Amino acid sequence: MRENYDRNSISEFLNASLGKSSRYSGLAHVIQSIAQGAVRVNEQVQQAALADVLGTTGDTNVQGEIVQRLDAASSDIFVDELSNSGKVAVIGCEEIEDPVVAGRSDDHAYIVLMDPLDGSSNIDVAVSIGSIFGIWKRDLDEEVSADSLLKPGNEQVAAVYVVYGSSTVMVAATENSVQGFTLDPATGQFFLTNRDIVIPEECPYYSTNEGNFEELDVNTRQAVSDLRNGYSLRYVGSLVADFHRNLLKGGIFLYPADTKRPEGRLRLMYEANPLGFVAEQAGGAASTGYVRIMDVMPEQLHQRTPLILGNKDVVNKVVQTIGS
Ligand code: AHM
Ligand code: MG
Repeated sequence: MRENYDRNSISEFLNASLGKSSRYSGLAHVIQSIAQGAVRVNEQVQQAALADVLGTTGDTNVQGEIVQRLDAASSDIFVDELSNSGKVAVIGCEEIEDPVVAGRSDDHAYIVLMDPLDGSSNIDVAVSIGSIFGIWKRDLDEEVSADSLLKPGNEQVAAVYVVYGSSTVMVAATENSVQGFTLDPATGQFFLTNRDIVIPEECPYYSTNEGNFEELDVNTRQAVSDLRNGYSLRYVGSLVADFHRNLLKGGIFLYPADTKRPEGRLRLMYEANPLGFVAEQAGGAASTGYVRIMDVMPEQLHQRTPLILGNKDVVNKVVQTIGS
């Protein structure tokens, strides 16, 4: 029988689950401001060419990548919402070279690192894209500065992502809790639809860019060959969409280091750490291939990392093969 959802709106859910905890004071506000931003970005994603938001801005970002108009618009929207929440001290963003200081009072207790529009290569072609956020608590004894956000993933207090797909969904993880919400286009509100998400033990899928196979070292090639024999390939090319499928259905995502990308392709602070946090809270795992993602000590806001992410047993098997 179809589950009877209790239509908890995201604000009702957040207030009930986080509202009374002094440890997480203000966190519900931060997540709510991300939800508000996601509603605004979703409008632009849906209107696409009609709103004239497709194509490039003509600029390149700090990573040397071409900035899409929707990358820039999403970055502006989320900086605006997070700054207005009154709870965020510093924002680090894929599209902005230096951290944005949003407030210095004790109320500004959180640090947010974000990829405002993940899957940029899919923007213009109506394929699922998303937004990713890692949330840390600020040390109130320290002055707010650009270095405030160089914290390891294991200090995250929450992580959130949004997928703008065949429906628009938002997943929010806090310690031992991963909850999924779906945007109701009629009311413009997110409602709780996937309660207490746990990554399934069965792992039907692996997701990797097979076009990079020849660039991999011998052990990583072996790991990918093993996956080919046991699992079906699914690769959208938007990390957040590939991860969301694997979280709900079971699966493993790999973007390992290779000869063209010795540092890896994905960003530690606003891609690997937040999704690694979600995976771990849902019973999964995240590794560089050698160490737990969450334990990497960051050196720079925009640093890259290899990433192996998903079902714990399969991540462990791949890590073992890579290190053998
Ligand atoms: P982006 O944040 O600029 O969109 O780049 C990250 C994206 C990920 O979403 C995705 O997993 C990866 O890049 C795809 O890379 P490739 O095209 O090399 O397979
Ligand atoms: Mg990205």
